[in-house]
Amino acid sequence: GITIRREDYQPYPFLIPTIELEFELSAERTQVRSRLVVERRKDVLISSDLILNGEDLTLVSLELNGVVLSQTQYTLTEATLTVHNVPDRAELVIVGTCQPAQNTSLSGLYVSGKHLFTQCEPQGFRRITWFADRPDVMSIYRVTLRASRSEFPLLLSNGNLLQQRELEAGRHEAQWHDPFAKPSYLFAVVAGDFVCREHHTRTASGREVLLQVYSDVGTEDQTEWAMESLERALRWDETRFGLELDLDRFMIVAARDFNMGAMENKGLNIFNAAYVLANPNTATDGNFQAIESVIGHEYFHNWTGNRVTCRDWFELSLKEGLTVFRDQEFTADMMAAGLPATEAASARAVQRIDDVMGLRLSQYPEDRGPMAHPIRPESYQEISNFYTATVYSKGAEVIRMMHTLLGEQAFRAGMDEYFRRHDGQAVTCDDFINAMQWALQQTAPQKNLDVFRHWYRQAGTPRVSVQLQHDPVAKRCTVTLTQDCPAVGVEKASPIVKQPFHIPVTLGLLDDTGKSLSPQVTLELKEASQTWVFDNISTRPTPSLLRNFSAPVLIDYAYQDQELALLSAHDDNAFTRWEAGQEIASRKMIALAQAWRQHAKFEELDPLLAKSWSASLLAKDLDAGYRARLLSIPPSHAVIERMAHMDPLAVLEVRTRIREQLGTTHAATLLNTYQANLTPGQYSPSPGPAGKRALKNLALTYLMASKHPEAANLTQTQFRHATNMTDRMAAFTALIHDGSSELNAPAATQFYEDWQHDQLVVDKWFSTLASSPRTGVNELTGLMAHPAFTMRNPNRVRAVVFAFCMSNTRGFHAQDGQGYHFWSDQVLALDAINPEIAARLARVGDQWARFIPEVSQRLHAQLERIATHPTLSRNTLEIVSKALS
Ligand code: DPP
Ligand code: ZN
Repeated sequence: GITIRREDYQPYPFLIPTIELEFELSAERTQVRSRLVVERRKDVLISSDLILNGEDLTLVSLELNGVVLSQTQYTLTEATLTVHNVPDRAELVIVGTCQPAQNTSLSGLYVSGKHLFTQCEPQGFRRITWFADRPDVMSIYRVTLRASRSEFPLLLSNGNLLQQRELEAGRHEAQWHDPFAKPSYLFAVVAGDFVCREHHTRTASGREVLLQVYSDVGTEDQTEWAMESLERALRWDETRFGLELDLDRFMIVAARDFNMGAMENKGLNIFNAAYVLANPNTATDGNFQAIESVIGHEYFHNWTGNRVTCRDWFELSLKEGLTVFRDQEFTADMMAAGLPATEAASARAVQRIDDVMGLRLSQYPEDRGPMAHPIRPESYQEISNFYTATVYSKGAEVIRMMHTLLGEQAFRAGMDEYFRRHDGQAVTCDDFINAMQWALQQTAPQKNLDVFRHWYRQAGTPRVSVQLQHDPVAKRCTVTLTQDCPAVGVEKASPIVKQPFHIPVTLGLLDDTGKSLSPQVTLELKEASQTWVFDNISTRPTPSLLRNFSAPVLIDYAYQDQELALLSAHDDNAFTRWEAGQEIASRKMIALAQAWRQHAKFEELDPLLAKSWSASLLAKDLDAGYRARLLSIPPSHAVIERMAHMDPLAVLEVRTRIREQLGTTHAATLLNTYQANLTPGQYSPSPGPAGKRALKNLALTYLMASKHPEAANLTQTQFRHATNMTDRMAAFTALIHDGSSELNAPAATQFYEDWQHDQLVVDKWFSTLASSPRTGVNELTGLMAHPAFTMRNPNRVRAVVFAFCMSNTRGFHAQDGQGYHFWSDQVLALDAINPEIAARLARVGDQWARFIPEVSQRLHAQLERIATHPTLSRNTLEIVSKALS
């Protein structure tokens, strides 16, 4: 593949102030007439022909200033249209066609169900018409859509509806105008037949706006939560950041076939239906929360992404890291809303725990594997491959560290300054940091973010080693922090020496009864090693390190077992309290897995783990949702990731065994916990009742795992009589994953019969079966032969193929190696249909070199098989060639 480098950025030599598009829409063949005004930029020295991007298009005609161009006046290739000798100012009219029904990549204009949708980020617009398809070319769009009225009664595009009219022969037309200049990746068209939920509201300054949520006919009872979430997002951005909706109309449309979660097209967000549709009967607590956060995310992009956008795709984290930070804060504020202080803190801690778990499960492995890259990558072959956990989740952590270093007030001043400087522009991460640095220096002139910028240039997860010394005579404690971050990924081939990061480490010191010995502080580590002194500390303290996860780093401190026990019982920071319990469990699980591998034998349940776990089980004063996190044994992937030689099956055995032992030992308390956390009455997805359900259902899975005599009945009863999908899914999963074969086959049949009409619930059914330890390659192949399975729908592929390869440790890593062969088959099959999704599945092989030798060799063989396939997409080729290099 060809490597594109950040340092090679050149501005586009033309401005395209306006674009007028006319669509003759139809599924088989859509014609697009595009009228561009182009002006040569006098400030850009490279003078050149006008080069436009275009892929999978058929050219019908081309006119420059009203004159039809002959074939010597332009050059057409697979990827570009070059117009020669363009005057300084010109009008170009291009007519071309594309074939939506043939477009299985779901990038550009495509068919989903009976509707037409577009997806343009990052490079889909060039699959609709020829254009300077890059984020720094911003234009005012005027769009005319024409189509058959009966087939496509609704015709939507960005901005405001200017007019609608009937045409001859059953056709109709709609004209849209977006008053804000935007890059092509924010363009959108939707045509089809939908139901619409509407809500009129006012912005803070009193402007009336219309909010609309469009979805498939028959789903009108599933969009209430999405609309409520949208209104909350509007209010939150006004209150927290002073940012208002700038359009008269804001639309969300749910699509069944969608590569990503959702897309922030200006005024016309298109969403994966999984992040719109919900009611208590069809959606779990987790779904409700995900919908609120994705709706918030896309809405917040209107300012962080759309009003201020990216200069080029290397700057993706400028909008994504910042917008994830904003959606995390939104969710945390919503979860804590209206709760008394202690409950609010615990609701926020639950949110933080879930975000950090996500980061560690997806971003940490990425940061040490072949795809490791800084949050602002230096190079790529296929930009679609860089919508990564690093750009999004680590990007959000980097913004969060700035928030920690500046404080809420200065951070807000920095945001205000960022918009003051750059509204309407396509800018870089440096521009954002400059605005934050300006704000920092208003309150702390001696401080700067010079060292902090290294987070944008360097990849890898820094390791911070902690040394603590205590002098009882001087009553003095010294803490030394030392950082290290070896070269990873492409850095290994570069001669550049890595610089220290600027790392905020929030720290508390506890005495041996768990009381704070000094106020919590945030140490700013900016050099390779630094020491801090704490006075008036009479006994050796236990450090509570990286409170609230103040930086995306690994902490190395030689905790004694009893220190971890102390933190897990008493730390008044809810995040590090949870962390200590997880650390105990992880350490023990790694030791047990190694022993299992050597002797195929289990030790007794470790007393320290047993004790800290049962203390959490009995801590009834704690919030239920938080207690559910305390009582969750670390997921297999998190433990595997910490092993020198990753051994998935050994960890799975150990984890299964520990759950059994805990369930057996504490059966009576678990039964009480189950009964004490029922949530009768009307369903609400708010953190109180959702936390109770999480705890109750966790108790149920421990009872099922330990084959408690009452567990099967309890689970079946819950499965049959559940009044919401959270409880139904919990019972269903327990029956399928942990139930006997007499239980799980009827449950699988029943669930499908009850829910086959709802595609999102059918996805839940598929993924529960695909991730079940009972499902091997043979069973999975059977599942893929089910009439409801299709390789064309990304949600379905995620529910079946991804769920098996990423969440079914036993099936995927089965010792006969069939799981790996299945994986490479599916990567190749998908690659011919949808390269973006195929490349994502290919990343399952990223970590091949870190496994125990037998796994490693087999995965390597399958990677080579993929790499040598004759017709591989650029997307998948980049992933496998990096994995093999
Ligand atoms: N739709 C993706 C997101 O919102 C890409 N912008 O994160
Ligand atoms: Zn985003």
